[in-house]
Amino acid sequence: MKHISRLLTTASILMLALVAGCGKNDSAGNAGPKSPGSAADKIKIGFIVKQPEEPWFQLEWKFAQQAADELKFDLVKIGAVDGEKALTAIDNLAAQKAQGLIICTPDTRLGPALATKAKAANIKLLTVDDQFLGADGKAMADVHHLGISARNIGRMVGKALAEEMKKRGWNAAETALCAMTYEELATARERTDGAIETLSATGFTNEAIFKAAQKTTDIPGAFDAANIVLTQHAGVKHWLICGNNDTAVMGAVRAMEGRGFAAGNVIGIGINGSDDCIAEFKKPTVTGFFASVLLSAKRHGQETSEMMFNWIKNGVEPPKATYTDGVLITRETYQKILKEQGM
Ligand code: FCA
Repeated sequence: MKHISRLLTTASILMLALVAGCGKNDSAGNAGPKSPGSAADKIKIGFIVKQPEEPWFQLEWKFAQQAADELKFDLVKIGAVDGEKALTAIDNLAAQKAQGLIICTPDTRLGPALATKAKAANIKLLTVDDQFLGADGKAMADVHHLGISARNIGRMVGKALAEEMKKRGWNAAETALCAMTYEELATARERTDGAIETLSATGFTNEAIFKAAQKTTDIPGAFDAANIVLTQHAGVKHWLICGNNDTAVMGAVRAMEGRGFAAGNVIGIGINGSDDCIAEFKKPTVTGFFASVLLSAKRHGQETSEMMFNWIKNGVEPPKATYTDGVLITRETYQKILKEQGM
């Protein structure tokens, strides 16, 4: 009898130790001993991005990982460069029993198919950056989304272009805008439309606005599109450049350099403000890449992850739509601003 009760006591102490140890941190923040089942119990969230090589998405993942480390959930990062890969990625996440997915899809028109797949697998869905489009071509308002206030940010670009052009005293008759467009993506179209709208409001004429339609959203895609515009409008002396993001503007700046347009004749303003933009500002010689609108990769990566975690763990549904803003950075101001933003 005595033997049995001693055995029971030992067993209950062991049980208590296991329960107490489960999920607890020591003072150094390291996870304590786990019961064999705890890995399976951990919340699992997928984070799919369309361009894993782009610094913006690397930054988003970095901040998502910070949330995962703090909140102790498993983050599954997947790069899906086309629709098929995105669909397969959801199957994989379902097989791994993921409960949530944050996605910047490579193709917004696949929205309904991706949403249906996630729903069938009981995976909660939050789109980031690029909003899903429904069969009617309109944004799928029923899918939770966090993106940028694209038109406003585009307007900021337009305003800054107009101000810098004025500051340089450029003659309107010799100046043109090369708008790097990717109009099949709503957020990209809103950005370039916003820039054009504001520039036009300052008196910039439509005849001096040239759209360079990108076939792909990488540097070579922008480079090729800008070269076509440069060939068609060889008489322009000063160029302004706007686009979907830093990559678009950088491709155009490189194309202009190739044709002899130095920094003094080019004002390129991008969007994102991530590593590639900072590298451009750090170059010893000034380039035509004049400024960028710094977006909050932290909110897009960390806040989306926290929202998703809270939704799964505590049933707190995130807002249906969240829009973030940006701040203009230049070679002169970026260090101070990055510091202020805690980056
Ligand atoms: C889109 C762009 C990215 C980034 C993001 C916020 O997905 O392609 O470069 O600007 O929106």
